[in-house]
Amino acid sequence: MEGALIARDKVGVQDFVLLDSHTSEAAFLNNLRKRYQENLIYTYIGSLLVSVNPYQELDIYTVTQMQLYRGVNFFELPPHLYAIADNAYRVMCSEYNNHFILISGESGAGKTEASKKILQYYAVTCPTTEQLQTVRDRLLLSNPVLEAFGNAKTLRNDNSSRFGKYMDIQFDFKGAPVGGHILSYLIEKSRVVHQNHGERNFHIFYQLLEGGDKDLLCWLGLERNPQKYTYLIQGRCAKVFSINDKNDWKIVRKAFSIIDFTEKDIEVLSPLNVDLAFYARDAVAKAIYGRTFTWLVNKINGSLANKDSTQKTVIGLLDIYGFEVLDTNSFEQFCINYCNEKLQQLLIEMTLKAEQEEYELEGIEWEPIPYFNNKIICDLVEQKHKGIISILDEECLRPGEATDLSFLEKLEEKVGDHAHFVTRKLADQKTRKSIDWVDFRLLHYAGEVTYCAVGFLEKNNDLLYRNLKEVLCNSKNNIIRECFLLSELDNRRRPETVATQFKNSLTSLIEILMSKEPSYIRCIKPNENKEPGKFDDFLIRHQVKYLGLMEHLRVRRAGFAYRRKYELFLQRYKCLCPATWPHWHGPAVEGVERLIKHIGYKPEEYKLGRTKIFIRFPKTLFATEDAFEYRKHLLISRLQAKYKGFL
Ligand code: AOV
Ligand code: MG
Repeated sequence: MEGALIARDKVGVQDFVLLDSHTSEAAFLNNLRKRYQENLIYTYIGSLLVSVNPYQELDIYTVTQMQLYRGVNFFELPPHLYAIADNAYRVMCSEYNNHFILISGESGAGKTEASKKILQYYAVTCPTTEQLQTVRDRLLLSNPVLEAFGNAKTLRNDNSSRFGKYMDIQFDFKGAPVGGHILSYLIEKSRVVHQNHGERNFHIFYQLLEGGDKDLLCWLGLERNPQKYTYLIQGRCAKVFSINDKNDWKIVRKAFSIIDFTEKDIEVLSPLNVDLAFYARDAVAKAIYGRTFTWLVNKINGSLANKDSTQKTVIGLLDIYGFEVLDTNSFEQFCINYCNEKLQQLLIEMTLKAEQEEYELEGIEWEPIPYFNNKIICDLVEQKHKGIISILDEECLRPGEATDLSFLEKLEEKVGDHAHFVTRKLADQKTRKSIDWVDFRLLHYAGEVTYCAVGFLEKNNDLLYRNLKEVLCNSKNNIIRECFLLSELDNRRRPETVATQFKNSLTSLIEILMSKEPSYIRCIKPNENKEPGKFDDFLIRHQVKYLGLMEHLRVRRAGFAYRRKYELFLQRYKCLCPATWPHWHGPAVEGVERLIKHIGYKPEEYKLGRTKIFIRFPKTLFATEDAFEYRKHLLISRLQAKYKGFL
């Protein structure tokens, strides 16, 4: 198996764990660069996939390629998203458990493209029936709809996700996709009323104006020329070279009809246009957009829902907004970057920390590998009473008295001496970079970001005056009425602030993820110019560093690729040894010892822990798995021959 693996390695090594020399950063970057220059954008670190955005169409996503990866052992083929997707799928089918694929990386690194390609992979390769075709189409088409309403051109990315998305794909016991569910996180609704220079509003507005037919525009009271609408041209780039709004509109329109939107619904959405223009009130416009987006997600969920109650397993795909640093960073960047801190923390908890703790717990000899744990930054942001969000919330509770500046002062007072926090007063000592009087700076895991505190209080409060709410609750438009329920007016309780809601939703997301088996894809952005083939060493080294890839590699190289509880391992492979087949009556660990002795594991290939067997190399496990498959077929054919007369 290893021979086959190396034979395909014409350029560099396809798994960093196999790098001969040493685990230096230079060797790591050399390997990544060599491969990138040959358009080999994927490389493994064990079972983690590193992906470098090619910024060009590669012919590695064809149906033929998909079929190639289907059912093939990981590592037997060159690294690919499909191998990750297929592996999660196969383990789910054989062990009947839930999985998630976490795709992370900074803005423009390729997360959304990766998540779409994985979804396509499942759509093409999983078994389906005519009946299930609709589910498949709906799963696929939910993407263009949500992208139209939730993505926009930013300076970093022409198709930047401005909301976080977690999508569960549900499978039945045969492994067929039978439904789905989407959770969306904090859409950046301020974009509806304000865009920075070089950025656009959400795609849907331009799509509608470019592609909507004359009658529709007339009915909506809109003119085709975006220049007529201040909300659409603040960034001065209504037309984007890489985007075909007209075509995209056609796709969205078709998607609407397949995802169960009625004509009345599509007339969906008209408040997005007429009423926004009519009210011309920023707060109302933002509220309508935010709630309509939630309505849209609910509507899609309704159409993806599987009504039968048989148990399903799921594979969750997480694609959120990447870490971003703009010229001016506001409340939105603060939330986005906090979300990225949380995911980095999850990754550390589930890989570097958990893995090393497990060796200790299982009594496996282990030399600890140091790594930077960003929990300290998460705490700075979210800790109860002491963290930035709590301080912000406290200020929001003092209407009329508190201001963005008093918030800054409180920050200085309460977290001023934190190692990852810098204000104007401290800037010179800590970073020697000057800082404006309305700013504060956080030293994030992925780099420094200076936030402008102006608007933090208002955006966090996100209040809509009662009389405006009343108008919206009584709107003639069905969707607006559905989004703003009259019952809300009776509720006098103060709603949770935006940051607290976001914090809580991230906490439950992390809980959802922690209960599933993980796969990881780490996306890297190769250059700032969206240029194919350009490997910017400086930029990439920075990402390799903060993503913790070197530490991950060190843990992987020194560690074990696979581990399983003795009982599970024995249950699966007991047919490979006469002493354990068909039943082993002693302690599972002794059964496993007999079994691996019989199939010839060498001492350097494994270690026995307190409750689990640890296998160092994937090839050992694959050989065992192959022997198992062979044995299974043999047993089945024997049974068939024996009962031929009866069948
Ligand atoms: P992101 O999701 O990580 O950014 P995207 O997935 O939107 O980044 O990728 C940005 C752009 O890079 C895409 O629009 C494509 O042009 C290109 N690209 C990415 N991956 C590939 C690929 N595998 N093949 C070809 N082109 C690719 V953000 O949503 O901004 O965080 O918040
Ligand atoms: Mg994205």
